[in-house]
Amino acid sequence: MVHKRVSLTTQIMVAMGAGIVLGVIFNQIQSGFISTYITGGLLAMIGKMFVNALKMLVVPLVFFSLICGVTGIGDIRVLGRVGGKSFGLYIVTTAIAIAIAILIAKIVGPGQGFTMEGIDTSGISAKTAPSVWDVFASIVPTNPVQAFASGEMLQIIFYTIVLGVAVLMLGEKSDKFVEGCEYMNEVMMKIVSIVMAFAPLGVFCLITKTFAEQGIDLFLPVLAYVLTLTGALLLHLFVTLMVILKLFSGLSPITFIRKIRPAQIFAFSTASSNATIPVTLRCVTERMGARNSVASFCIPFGATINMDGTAIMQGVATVFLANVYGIDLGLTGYLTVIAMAVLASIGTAGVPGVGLVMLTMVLGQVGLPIEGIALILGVDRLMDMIRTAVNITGDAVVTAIVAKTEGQLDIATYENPLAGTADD
Ligand code: DAS
Repeated sequence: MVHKRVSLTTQIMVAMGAGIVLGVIFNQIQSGFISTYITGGLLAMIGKMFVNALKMLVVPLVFFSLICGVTGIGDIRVLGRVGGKSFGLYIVTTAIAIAIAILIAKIVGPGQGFTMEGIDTSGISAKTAPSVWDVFASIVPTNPVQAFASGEMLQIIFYTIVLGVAVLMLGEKSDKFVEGCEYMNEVMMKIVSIVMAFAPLGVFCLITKTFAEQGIDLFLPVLAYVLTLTGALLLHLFVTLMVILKLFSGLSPITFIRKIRPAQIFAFSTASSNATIPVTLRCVTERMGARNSVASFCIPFGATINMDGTAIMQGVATVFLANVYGIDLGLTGYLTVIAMAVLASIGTAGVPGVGLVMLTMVLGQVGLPIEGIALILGVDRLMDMIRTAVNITGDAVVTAIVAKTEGQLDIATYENPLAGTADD
């Protein structure tokens, strides 16, 4: 009897479930030994090693895949079209996401009847909103080496595209360089497979630690906020984004949801769009058939500037805190929130907790006391995990649309249920 090996995705989902159960049990036990040596020691160490291994891949993988992508597109006009389409779709989907989130939150009305008495607001500091001009000016790196060393994704993308265009302009002289980059891109994707082999263990440790620390008691006082936000996130994930995918590409949403699942699980476990880039790239190319020439630009670009889930959190949190303080923002106020959330998402990287930092900018812009963030701080880690999964799904939807409309998506691969599962 030949035993069919359990797929990696199934192993990761089982690890996630086991981690949630064990984490909640540890949280209820409240043992000093467990929190010091198990969740705060061994599991934290393994989980951090796993996330570091993913992050270790991002800069070299983005560089080599984007060089191959730019030279693969081969035509600067097409490159401009891919960039314009993806930028436009990222901005529009983020604006739609937060507008619907505000509408849902206004209907549900979380935060009414709340008071801030007894809430510790120390340590909450306002972050000033970046100016539009600074956000776009900072895309050009003064020192590319420093940009690569510090992982400034927008600057890395900008510099790599310029380098790729120069390589294109040198024509045949570049053949050896491009060949080398294509080889290095394959090497990087092989390293992704190696890291992914440790995913069940890494996900188990990350999830167990998070639930052991957070528990579920924190959710009760702000349950209305958690349920409204989770509802808005799931609506965007399974309805809005799927309608946009179908409308703009004609691709099957059911197939898409099945094929993006490994990247969603990684995003949920790591709460980092950036760390998930290697997995999202692998899903859209090997499993969905999008050409690397499009995916290598759209995925890192999206992980940096596109954060639908984060924008949804900002919309719901703003309504929640306006209700807590009894402040009516009015239409102008909410339009400002939408504009700020879109701008803030362009200027910040996809790393854990960045949504809260952006929220202080948004609240500051509309005159809401940022101390209110103390109310939702306790549940933000889990909310961050869910919204990061939504963020990378939005990145993958736009990538699939751009690839399909540019004729850079192999439909046979997209419809093949086994595509890209060889390493599973
Ligand atoms: N964790 C962020 C990301 O990686 C999202 C957020 O903080 O809202 O996309």
